Amino acid sequence: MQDFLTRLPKAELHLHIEGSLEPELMFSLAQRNGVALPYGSVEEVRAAYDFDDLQSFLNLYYQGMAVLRTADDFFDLAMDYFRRAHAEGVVHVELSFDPQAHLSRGIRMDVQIEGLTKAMRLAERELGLTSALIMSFLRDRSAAEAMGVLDQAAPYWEMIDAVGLDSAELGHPPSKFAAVFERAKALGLPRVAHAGEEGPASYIREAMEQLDVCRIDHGVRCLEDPALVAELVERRLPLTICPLSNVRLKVVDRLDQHPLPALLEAGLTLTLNSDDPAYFGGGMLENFKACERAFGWSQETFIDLARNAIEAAFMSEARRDELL
Ligand code: ES4
Ligand code: ZN
Repeated sequence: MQDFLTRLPKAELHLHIEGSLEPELMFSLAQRNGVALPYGSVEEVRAAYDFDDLQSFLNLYYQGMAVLRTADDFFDLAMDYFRRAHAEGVVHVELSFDPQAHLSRGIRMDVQIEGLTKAMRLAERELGLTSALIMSFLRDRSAAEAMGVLDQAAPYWEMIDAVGLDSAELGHPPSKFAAVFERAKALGLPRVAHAGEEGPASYIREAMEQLDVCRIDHGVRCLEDPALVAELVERRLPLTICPLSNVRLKVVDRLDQHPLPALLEAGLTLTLNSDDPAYFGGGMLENFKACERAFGWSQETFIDLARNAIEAAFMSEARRDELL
């Protein structure tokens, strides 16, 4: 099964590239840039990754990315991830990045995008791995700031495949960003949003109705609203599920208690993703393997989930035909 899951061509639709920063690269970038770290060793970093909830993770996530300063740093971050993903049988990655988390530290947008897109081009040339770039807004900051970031990204609109919405969910409903997403839509940019991870099912509905998203990131709490589930099924709106993330952030106690089997049973269009692989105990393959251990799914189930991701991906029809 491990061989089968490795060879299965997998597309990853929910990956925060800053969350792919492994402690080893964190140390080497800290040294390269003269940034002080509050950790003495790689082991100490990993030991600190014991989270109670989303916010306790976000605190370390924003702290860790302080080592990213130059375009080369963003390039190395993404290229290291693409190499690991490729070795796990990942054929397409949709990486989201958080421009505000870097702009607020004085790292310009062009530095971020130049480094990331250079790695995306090299990964396609060298590994045959395609990718898409999702610019995410931090929902715990103001809508006005997000609007400013969207404007500031004008020179890069052509390089951006979609906009997203992430960070601390509770108290920051999708409706707060209706105007920002309306502008993104007017610009022709597809939209995705985290909803129903820690927040209620009503946030999923808001993301659909007020942000007009084409996918929901997480969405695991949709089961609390049967009418919403029926609508998600009817519209075949994909959910990007992140199994190990949900365990590590205590959305569920253990993977065998995850609603994944119920979500599948409901007929929802699901995909499996790693979210923040450096923080949550593994990449795509580990997530697939953990599901096999917890749920004992057949090869057919994994084939269906992998196909859902390819069908829901931002990729050319030629690339989709090649992968399906
Ligand atoms: C995130 Cl797991 C998760 N949820 C919301 N925002 C995030 N940013 C990075 N990882
Ligand atoms: Zn996420």
